[in-house]
Amino acid sequence: MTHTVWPTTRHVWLAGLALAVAAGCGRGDGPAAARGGARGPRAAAPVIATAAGEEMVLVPGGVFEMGNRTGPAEETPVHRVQVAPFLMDRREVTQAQFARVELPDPSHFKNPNHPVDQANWTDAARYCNERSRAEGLQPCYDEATWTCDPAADGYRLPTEAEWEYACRAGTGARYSFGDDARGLAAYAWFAGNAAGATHPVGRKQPNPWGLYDMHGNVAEWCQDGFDKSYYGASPSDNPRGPDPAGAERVVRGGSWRSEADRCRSASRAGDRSVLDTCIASDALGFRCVRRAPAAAPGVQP
Ligand SMILES: [Ca+2]
Repeated sequence: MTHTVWPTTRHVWLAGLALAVAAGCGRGDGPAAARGGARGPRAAAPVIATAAGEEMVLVPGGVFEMGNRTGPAEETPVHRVQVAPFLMDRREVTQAQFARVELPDPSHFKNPNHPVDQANWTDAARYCNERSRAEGLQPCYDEATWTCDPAADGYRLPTEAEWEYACRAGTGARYSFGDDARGLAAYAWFAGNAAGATHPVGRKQPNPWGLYDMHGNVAEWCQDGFDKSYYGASPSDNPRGPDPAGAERVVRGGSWRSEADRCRSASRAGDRSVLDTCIASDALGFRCVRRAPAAAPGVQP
């Protein structure tokens, strides 16, 4: 496998932390006392700066237990999932980033430092491709069919498994900071504190791997189609969602208008605004991922 990404990326290792601690093994949501506590790497993951100066977290590959055995049916069964290393935007994509690739900003809450909102799924995928082209990377999406080539080195939306794995960041509790929703306001903009609007990205505390706003602010598009029964049939190795994707795509993390329960790491939802901006939600945005550079520590060539 060859990569042209790493040598051209202005990488900034903020901490020389081993990626070999990758096997974060959550236990599905549940009281920590009954579970013996959350396990897995708890230290921040390495961060790089992209060619455009955006920070991305190098999410270590590993295995985790996806879902919530005490949650609604769509979060069950809890199943063991292997995730390969990948890079993930440290923050939700902002309106300033959208403007840099000269796409019209669909957002309701206009502010360059706020996340893009009201982007339909295809808007998000189109942004991924434009961002890839701007940095000389291979676009992941076929713009005729909107199928995704995960082997391309450009930007794409995270799979649902990648999203939950990154959100948990080695934890097995309801939230990345623990089970008690009373702690959520320190990590998230949600119905309890957002005052009915989005907020600038990255202002709350990050999760253990350094990712901001995984809980709340805007809910985030994933690559996968949404199927409530998918967990019963999911492969264990880097699952990519139902095929065909269907009419709904997965959204994760809850938003400024969500109650705390919808902001849990395992909470799943679907949204139908795949092509139609008229029905796109002002509570919905996204962040991008990319293949991990082959030269990064802990990445198998
Ligand atoms: Ca979010």
